[in-house]
Amino acid sequence: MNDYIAVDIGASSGRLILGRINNQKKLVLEEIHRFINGFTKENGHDRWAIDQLIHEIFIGLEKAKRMGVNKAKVGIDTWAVDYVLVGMDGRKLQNPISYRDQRTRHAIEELTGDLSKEYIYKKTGIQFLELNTLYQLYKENKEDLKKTDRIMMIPDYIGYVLTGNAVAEVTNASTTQMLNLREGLFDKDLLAKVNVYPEQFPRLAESGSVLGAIRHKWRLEYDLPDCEVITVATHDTASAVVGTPGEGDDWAFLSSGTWSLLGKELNVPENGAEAFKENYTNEWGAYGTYRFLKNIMGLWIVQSIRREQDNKYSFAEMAAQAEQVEPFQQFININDDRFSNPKSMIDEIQAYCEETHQTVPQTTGELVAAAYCNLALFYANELEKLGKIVGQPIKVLHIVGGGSNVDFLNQLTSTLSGITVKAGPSEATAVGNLAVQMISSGDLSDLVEARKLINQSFEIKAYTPQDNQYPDVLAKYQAFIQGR
Ligand code: LRH
Repeated sequence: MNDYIAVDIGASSGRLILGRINNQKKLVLEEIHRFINGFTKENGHDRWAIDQLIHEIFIGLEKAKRMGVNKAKVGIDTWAVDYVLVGMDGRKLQNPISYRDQRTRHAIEELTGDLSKEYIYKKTGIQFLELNTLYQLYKENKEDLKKTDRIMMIPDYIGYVLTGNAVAEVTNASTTQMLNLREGLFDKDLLAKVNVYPEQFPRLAESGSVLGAIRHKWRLEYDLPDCEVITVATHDTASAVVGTPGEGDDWAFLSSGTWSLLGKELNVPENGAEAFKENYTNEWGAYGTYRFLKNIMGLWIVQSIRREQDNKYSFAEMAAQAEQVEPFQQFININDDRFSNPKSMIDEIQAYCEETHQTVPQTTGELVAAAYCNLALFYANELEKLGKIVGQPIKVLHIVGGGSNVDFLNQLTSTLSGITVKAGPSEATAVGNLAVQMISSGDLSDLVEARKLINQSFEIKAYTPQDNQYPDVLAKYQAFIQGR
């Protein structure tokens, strides 16, 4: 059996995880290295320190070697939509700008002034979010674009720096809102609208293809194992869905991290009128699947509260404080753009409650309770809609990712939605990353076998609805949201 390393970098942290299938036919994970991530203001924009992230990958690979890994496959996944502009000399022009940067405010309205939203949705099936690559490129510095030889999504760029080989992996490329669903290629009209050319993107590659070996020059600089980079499902959410142990076809997934991505895996995209109205997306998945989902603000709200309090409490402590508070004291549309990157999340939540004449949360417990209760309400509301759009009620919700450890939130979600919640694995993204490498290398046959392995390797905790504890809270919430 091979040694496999997943490099999984999210908006707030990154990690390298070693995965092996042991003699009992279980997937065993070992954390090799963990580091923080975040954007900082640089040159007038919120930017990612991409060289530092790459350096952390090498530090992790050096650690792997010290742990006895001499030869490994490596897969890289990161958050979606952001990209690096690479100049004619093969180097990045600047550090990449974060999707939370303010530059795309109102860009959807501007761009869709003469290309209708329906037209774009029919072509791409992708939800309208200001953070999409399409709107970021629309607001890109025109001089920089002229100097750009290649536009590379973050994990593609990292793979390129490591190996010298450039591809545009499909799961992540689809989040640009520039892939044409029918043609399976970048859409010429949409590219023209933002002044870029198809030739500026590397060739499209499927998840599971081989990218290449790590360049010799890096092996002179760092003490690395012998690594072959596999182009996995490079969008972290795509990897998380691969790593979700769903069985049958009445389950939905909730990838719970900085974002909450709630949806269903489909074999055929769903870009009809109802999906358009509800702003659901059809991101391309591994092995010809589609991630039909909605982006929900997620743990970002709790992460931001924590950061503003100088990380005084752990997430577990914050959840424990929230549980002491009377739930559902206020309704908040947590997907309101105002929570995307406010100066202060605490001030923003309090201002929202004041403006809507509701109880203003003050303590950490009250603030976190407000966030979790409204996340659970949002999930329950979406699960209902999702079942209607796909024409089949959802029976089980699989929650994966770091947020699957929050018992309080899992239980509320099950009770409000009236269905079973299955939580875990919390490292589903790394697990999905590893699974694609294992399929690509022949150690696993396909997605079904991979999910069986995941099911038998990790503890999956089940939550069932508690008796009618909050009988009319969801209906009241729905009325509140509709009225806004
Ligand atoms: C989650 C995620 C999500 C995208 C967002 C930009 O990390 O990749 O799927 O919508 O970041």
